[in-house]
Amino acid sequence: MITIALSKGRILKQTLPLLEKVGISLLDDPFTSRKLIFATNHDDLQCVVIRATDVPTYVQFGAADLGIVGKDGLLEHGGEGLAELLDLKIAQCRLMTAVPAAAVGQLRHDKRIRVATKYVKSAQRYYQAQGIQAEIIKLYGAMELAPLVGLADEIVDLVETGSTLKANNLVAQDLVADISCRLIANAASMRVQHKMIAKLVDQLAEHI
Ligand code: PRT
Ligand code: MG
Repeated sequence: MITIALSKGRILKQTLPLLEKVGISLLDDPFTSRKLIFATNHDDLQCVVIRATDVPTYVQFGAADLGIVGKDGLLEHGGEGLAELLDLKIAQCRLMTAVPAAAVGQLRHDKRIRVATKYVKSAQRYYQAQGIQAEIIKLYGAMELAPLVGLADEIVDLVETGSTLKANNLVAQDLVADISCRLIANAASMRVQHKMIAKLVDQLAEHI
């Protein structure tokens, strides 16, 4: 039995059609079912549907052989014990810094700034590389609010169309990372289940 960990939410919406294209369908609808484990039309393949942030952890410890998760989640996890097999090119967006419109063009190198983000590791790496002294404040959502109420000078968040930033009078500044969904595998599963995983990778690659 092979287990694939799928990220719920917006990634799942784009994952299911991709799986269908390679002949894999879940027997229950994960958007309406309360199940966590889903049988598929293949006897030797099941899916677990979990939070995106948990997918790398399930795969790292072998609770799932494969996973589908955003690069943002992978960067935060660190990738230990995982192999990144394929860029699925779905749920594409960019991890960016953003500041209030009034702060555009202000120098940040001469002071210590406060940055609100869910992406602590990626942000730390970014500001360090830029030589900017940043105090990172971890938030779990609505990062856009932080600069508006004086919690932070800027944010690091995902940007797709830019309309969320715009609605909050924020302006995207620098690119931290290009983000898209990746197929990941447990390192041991790669050896034990090599044949089946290689076949799935080939099939998915054809439909990207
Ligand atoms: O609970 P948690 O927030 O951790 O995750 P979730 O269950 O809400 O996941 P969900 O469904 O939001 O999906 C998250 C994953 O989708 C991310 O890990 C990315 O890999 C991917 N993704 C792609 C995005 C976006 N695009 C995206 N635009 N995740 C979030 N957004 C948000 C962003 O945070 C911001 O609030 O959309 C807003 C920006 O969109 P625009 O179009 O206004 O720029
Ligand atoms: Mg979300």
